[in-house]
Order: sequence, then structure tokens, then C-alpha cells
Amino acid sequence: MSTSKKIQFCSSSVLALLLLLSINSFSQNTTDGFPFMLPKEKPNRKLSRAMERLYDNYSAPKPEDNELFSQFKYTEIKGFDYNNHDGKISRRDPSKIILHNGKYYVWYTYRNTVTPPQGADKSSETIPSSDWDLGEIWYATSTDGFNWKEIGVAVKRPAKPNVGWRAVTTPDILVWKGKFYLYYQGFMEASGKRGDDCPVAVSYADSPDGPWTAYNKVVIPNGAKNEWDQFSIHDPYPLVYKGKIYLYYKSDTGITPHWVRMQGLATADNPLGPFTKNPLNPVISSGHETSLFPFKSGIAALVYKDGNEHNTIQYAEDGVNFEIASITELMPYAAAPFVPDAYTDTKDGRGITWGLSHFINQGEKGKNHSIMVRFDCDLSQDLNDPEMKEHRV
Ligand code: AAL
Repeated sequence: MSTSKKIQFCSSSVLALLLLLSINSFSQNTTDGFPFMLPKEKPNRKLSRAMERLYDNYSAPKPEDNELFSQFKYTEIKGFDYNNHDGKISRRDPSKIILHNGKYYVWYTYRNTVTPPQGADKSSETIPSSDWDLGEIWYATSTDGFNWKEIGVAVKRPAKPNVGWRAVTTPDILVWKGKFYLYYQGFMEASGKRGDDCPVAVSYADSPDGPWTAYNKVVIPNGAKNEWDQFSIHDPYPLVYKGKIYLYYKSDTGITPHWVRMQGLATADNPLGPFTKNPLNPVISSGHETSLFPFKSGIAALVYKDGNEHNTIQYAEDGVNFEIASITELMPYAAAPFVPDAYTDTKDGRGITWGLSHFINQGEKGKNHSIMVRFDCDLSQDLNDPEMKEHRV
């Protein structure tokens, strides 16, 4: 067990003690002399459904021994100006972080508008409807993950009627055969007019510093009428897995306000498509912004905020059939981890230890905007792995 898991878990020790006391009949099975010890192996007697599940569904009966369990620590990051948080400037929905020539890079939705968001009815060519309306994609670099330097715009809104003319938001990055691809939501109308409808567009470059060339075509289209993803394709999140591009995404099934958020998968051999949607879609029944990472031979997912299975970390041995691996709390929103092996087509994913996420300020009326923060966690396969250690900045 890693030290951080020990520290993170001590806050739950009272609850754990109560659990152990309530199942003290298990202590008869222990051989190590400690009373009230939970057996590591499934006891050979009839068990309640809860105790069956405890042994069958999780990699260890105690969360701190479960490598896909973590709690999350948050730290303020430096280098971003918010003009006293007046709501006119917003940064949200960061991309995965990549390390290139000794520098970490992150892309994100940047909004700098004449007013804070005013709702769809009051929106105009210069007044945003929502926090991400009229956004463009900016980027920042860092050498330590705490101090960032905002470099500026990566992808601007293209001229009407190109995809994304109203807003380009919520980017993620793919590194494929030495080139860089930014996938993002391309809005054709102000968010909130009907729902939050948009498809996914892509721009490409030879360097993470650009210049970025817009493909100017929809690369992940909305589903056909009555399909689960007919209205929106959100939060594109590419990984390289089994020799292909595995791009996970979110959609809102149903009509506002009766929607259900779920996650789908589309795969491709070429970053510009065509992408084939998985016939089992949706592959995750819950969650909001999409965040996954290679873990051992499969794919792990951070599932938070929405749905019956929110606040879980899930795992799919085949990248498609996800199961709950652990249940946790205070998960990062729009988590954008640093994933050292996101694009190496690894067969032994190492996991993650940090990234950026966002917090949304909706508390102060009329000043709605978001900020980015750093999160740290313990979802690495092996905290003594020298390669992971190197990235634990
Ligand atoms: C988010 C994401 C998408 C939505 C909006 C902006 O956090 O899920 O990007 O469209 O909210």
C-alpha cells in the first residue's frame, strides 16, 4: 500500500473500524493474531450479497489495497489572470496533458467576452449564452505542473458557416505518428438555444506550438434521429489502444431537461476519420466530462458527477465493457490527467498520478466562469515504478 493511500484513507478509519466490528465473525478466519481482521481471501461459507460483492467485484476487500481506488488532492495553479473573477474570463475543460521536449502542454476552452454568460435568449454575436459559448482553444505550458505560462490561442473560431464558427471548446489532444491532433466541440449555434448541441471537429499540426490547420469538417458526427447520441458529441477523448485510435466521448440522451449523460466510443485508423461508433454504445452509463487512461491491459475511467454510477472508477479489460472498480468521492471535474502512455499503444498501462481539472463558479450571480486547478491522485499501477516517479512532479 502506498503512503499516500494510507494518508488519504485515514479520514475513513472510523467508518472502517465500524465495518470491521460489525463483521467480527470473520476474525475467526484470520491467522495473523489481530482481532477483527478482514480475511484477504473470500471466506468459504455462505455470504450476504454485500460480502459476496466485496470479494467478487473489487480487486481487494479494502479500498486502500485496491489499486484503482484513490482520493484526490487539489492545488491552486499559477500563471492565469482572471481579472478579479468578474466572470468575463473563463478557462475550463482542459485537455489531457502531454510532455514534449521537457515541457508539459495543456489546451483548454478560453472565453474572454464583453459580459459574463447571459443565457441563450440574451446572447448575441458578442454576448455569451453559457460559460463556453464564444470560446476558443488556448494553450499553456509548464515545467513543474504547478506554474503555468499561458501562451495564447491555438484554434480560433473559424468563419461562418465552418464547423465551430460559434464556439470551439472542450479540446483534447492526440499524438499519432509524430503529428498532433486537437479534437474539440464545434458549435454552430449558441449553446442553450435547444440543448448543448454540437459535433466534433479537428485541427492538426506538426508541433504542439502549432500552427494548427483546421480540417473544417465534422469528424465525429451526431447520431441519426432517435439514436442515443443524436444531439451532441461532447468531450472527445482520444487514446491509442490495440493499434487504433480509441476516441471516447459523451452524449446527452434525451431532450432538455430530461436527459441522461453517457459515454460512447468511436475508433479509427486515421485521425481524420472515418470513425466507427462501437455497436455496444453507450459503453459507460454515467459520468460527465470524459476521462480515461490505459491501465494494465485495459482502460480505466473516472466516472463522476452524473448517473447512477457517478463517483466510481471503472475498468474495462477490452476498453469496451466497463465494470465498477472502486467508489470514491470529490472527484476532479473535467479531469485532464497527465497520461504518460496515452499514445504509446501500451499493453501495460501505468496509470495516472496528477492532472488539471476545473471548478465552476456559479455561486455569485452574474459572474459565472470557471478556473483550472491541479489534482493529484494515486491511480498508478506501481508508485515505485521509476518511470511514474519521474512524472510525479
Ligand atoms: C462541459 C463539457 C462540454 C459541454 C460543456 C462544455 O464541461 O461536458 O463542454 O458542452 O460542459
